[in-house]
Amino acid sequence: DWSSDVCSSDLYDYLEPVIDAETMKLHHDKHHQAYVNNLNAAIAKYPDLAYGCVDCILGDIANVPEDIRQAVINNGGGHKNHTMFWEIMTKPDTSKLQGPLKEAIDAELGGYDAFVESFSTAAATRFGSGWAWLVVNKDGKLEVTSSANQDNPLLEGKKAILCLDVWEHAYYLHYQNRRPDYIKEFFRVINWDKVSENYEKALKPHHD
Ligand code: MN3
Repeated sequence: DWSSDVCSSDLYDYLEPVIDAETMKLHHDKHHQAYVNNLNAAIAKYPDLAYGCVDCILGDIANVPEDIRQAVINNGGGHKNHTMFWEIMTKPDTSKLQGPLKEAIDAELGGYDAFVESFSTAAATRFGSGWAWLVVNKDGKLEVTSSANQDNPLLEGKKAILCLDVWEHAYYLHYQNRRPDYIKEFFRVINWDKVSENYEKALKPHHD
């Protein structure tokens, strides 16, 4: 089941005014659904690829048959990235960064303001379609990155804990060409409890 609370049918307006209901509906029901459909289609001829574990597949992409590898990167990533995106957002101005993740952001990224600045820069300067990320790298440290298309950081062995979709489909209806405004507003809807949970899982050697 790839849907989430944020997007269950009557909650498309949950993130208003930061992300409008029409964008959420199209983004979730059409764009995300298409990645799921295309992933299922791509792996249909290889029943051994466990659909239940997109993480395992993306984390071991070299062992995915070559004829479907790029389709799995695009659509497996598309599914995984959007699932996280829905989960790490909540009602505007209701969530606060605190606890171990706050301490780590202070110690490793120079504090919340510096994090906002580097994440915003990563999101704004990602040319074309892609994502901005807060990840835990192989050394267990926080890092701000961005990626093209639907590439998930797992392809580089990094575990994402927060993401921002900067494809035009994510913001164009409301923000038109003003990507920086969309990025600025995004910080109001981050669900820091969920990101903290992702952080604690990512620090463990094995997690699902
Ligand atoms: Mn998207």
